[in-house]
Amino acid sequence: LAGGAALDEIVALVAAGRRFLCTAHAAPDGDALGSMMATALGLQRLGKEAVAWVTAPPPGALARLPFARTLAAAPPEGAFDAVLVHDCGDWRLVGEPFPPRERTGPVAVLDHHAAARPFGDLIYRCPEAAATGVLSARLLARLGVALDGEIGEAIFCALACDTGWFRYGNTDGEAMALAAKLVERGVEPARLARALEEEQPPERLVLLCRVLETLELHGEAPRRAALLVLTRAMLAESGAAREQADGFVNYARALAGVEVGALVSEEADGVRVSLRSKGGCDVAAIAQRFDGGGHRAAAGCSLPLPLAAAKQALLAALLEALAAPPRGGVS
Ligand SMILES: [Mn+2]
Repeated sequence: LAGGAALDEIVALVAAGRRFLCTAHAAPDGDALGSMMATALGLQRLGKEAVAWVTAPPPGALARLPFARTLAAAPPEGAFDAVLVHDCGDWRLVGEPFPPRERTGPVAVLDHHAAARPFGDLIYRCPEAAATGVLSARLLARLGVALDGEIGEAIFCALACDTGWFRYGNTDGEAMALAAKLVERGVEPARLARALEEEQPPERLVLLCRVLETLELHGEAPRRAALLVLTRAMLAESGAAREQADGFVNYARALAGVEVGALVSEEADGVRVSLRSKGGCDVAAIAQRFDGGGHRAAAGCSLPLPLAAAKQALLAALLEALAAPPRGGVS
């Protein structure tokens, strides 16, 4: 079951059940973490047992947010009436140790990715939603849960992270109206912004300096590609953790004349690529060519190749996509 009918089914499932597991894609970003915590906290307000657990919990600032403090280290024993998976369109991204099928009950997915590998018994997928946090808010509204400050902060975090603090093309009226409502319920955007953006360790800046020196520009303005590279040696020299490079790709995208920014990160068994466009190039389609996925303006993939070969393959795909005339305009 998919779409709006799936939401009806998920509402019925949650209303009738007692014990739930809420999760998201492994190593969650702000939307994955915020949406799953909002749902879990909301179900708890209804007197239900709802455990929030995720493979590879978020690093640093996200994990320190108050609404994330009840994140479990492992999925609890016993059977669930349902498992609710957030912000994930690919089963391989959920991670282990996922409870065995005989314990999960129906697996319900709340997601806004244009999924390459859909999974789940009930799929509430809305690619037009700015964040999965929007879908959690809709679910909680249907269940009659009042949005308090704690749930509100989780949903606001989801909105802020996926819209780039309400700047990206997915920022719509529903996201803004929901954010306004959350502020009325006690969420302080400035406090969240400080916690998420202004608690950075100095090593991050050292790493950023190294990465920015690798800048390469290819193609013709206004549809150029900007490539940044992060090597394992840079990580070792800077003393920074890999996740501290989150967001570096935006420096590439932000350049004048550039349509797509890419960060190519060297890993033990290949590279990880982050792609960001200004909306005039579908980077999810490029990522899918390498078995990855994401959104039109933000996507990622992994290439099991040495750095130089991976860069070459990626650049060829990027230049091909950028040579094609833009469709659909800025989105
Ligand atoms: Mn998301």
